[in-house]
Amino acid sequence: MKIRAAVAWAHGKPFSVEYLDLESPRENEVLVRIAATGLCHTDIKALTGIRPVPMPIVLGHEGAGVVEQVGSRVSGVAPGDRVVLTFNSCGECPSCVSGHPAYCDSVVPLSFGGARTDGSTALKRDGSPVHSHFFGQSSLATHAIAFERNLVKVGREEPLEMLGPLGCGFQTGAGAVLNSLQAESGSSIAVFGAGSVGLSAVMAASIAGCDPIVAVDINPDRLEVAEEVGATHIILNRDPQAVRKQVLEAAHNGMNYSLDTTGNPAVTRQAVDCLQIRGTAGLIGGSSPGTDFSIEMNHLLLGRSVRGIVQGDSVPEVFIPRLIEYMQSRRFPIERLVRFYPLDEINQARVDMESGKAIKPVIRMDE
Ligand code: CXF
Ligand code: ZN
Repeated sequence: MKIRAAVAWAHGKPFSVEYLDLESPRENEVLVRIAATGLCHTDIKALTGIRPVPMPIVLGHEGAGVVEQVGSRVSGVAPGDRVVLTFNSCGECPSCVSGHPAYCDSVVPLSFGGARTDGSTALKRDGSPVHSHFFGQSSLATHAIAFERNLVKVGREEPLEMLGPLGCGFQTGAGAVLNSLQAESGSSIAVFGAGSVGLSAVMAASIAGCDPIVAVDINPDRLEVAEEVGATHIILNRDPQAVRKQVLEAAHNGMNYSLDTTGNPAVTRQAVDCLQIRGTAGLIGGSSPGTDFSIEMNHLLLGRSVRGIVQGDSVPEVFIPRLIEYMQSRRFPIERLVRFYPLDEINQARVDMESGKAIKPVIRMDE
């Protein structure tokens, strides 16, 4: 079938919206008509080559839409079902079988390989292959092929066009607090970076009853949003020493928990430095391959820990419906973060995400 998609042709080039040919779904695949797809920094890192993917490729990994067709071996979803697309996983490795699919052994080929495991792609332009299956979806397009494993069926409670980012950015921030750290009521937390991931972590910290909830960012407008969605303290990140002092003042002897959403080694260091004894820092923002950060060793020795967290360690079919319930009870107000763009304006959406004007750009496919 003919679809419209945002094609990434080469590193350094903008997205190009074009007509492509999409194959029919194979026996274990599902064809989804996409309503809207969130733009995530990982898409832009792939577009610019910071995170290597084969080119040309259709990116996009925060899609939501309606099932149009299913392969012969698919039993869990049917045409007409509303679905959120999320990260893919193998279902067979030790992480997957123990309920931690975000740490799937095959996460890199399944997310960034640009093809099915047999090397084939689902997309063509004028007869030449275009890479597909980015995060098992390639959903910056009017239609996408996904697998049963990376689809979550959802109800009609919330508009579909709001739900795509639950499949990556929002579950990354919220899951870090609720699934990985399991922050207790009354515990203290500092969130470094008030983008879509950091702000969803702030919302989750508020749901968990954390106090104080400190948000740190270089952008005062974002700190204002952080305050609206649950931060009890906001700190402008200008001078690291001053920030450390202010964070430590917010809670006696430092924080129980901190999260670095930025992937910037200097900020990661700040997140570790603000921990109290036995505190835990979660590293949840991607950085370019090969990036290192340093820790003062005696600081760490006193029971502090640093852990990496991917996709909020979510089991998406459990966690995404839970986040939708929080949306319904107005405790997860993601509408405050979302800004919509038509597919033809995807490059503007990218500019606005990078400048900070849009916290979570979402591309609507029907405009
Ligand atoms: C990414 C973060 C970096 C590792 C792969 C998954 N999350 C989503 O964009
Ligand atoms: Zn993402």
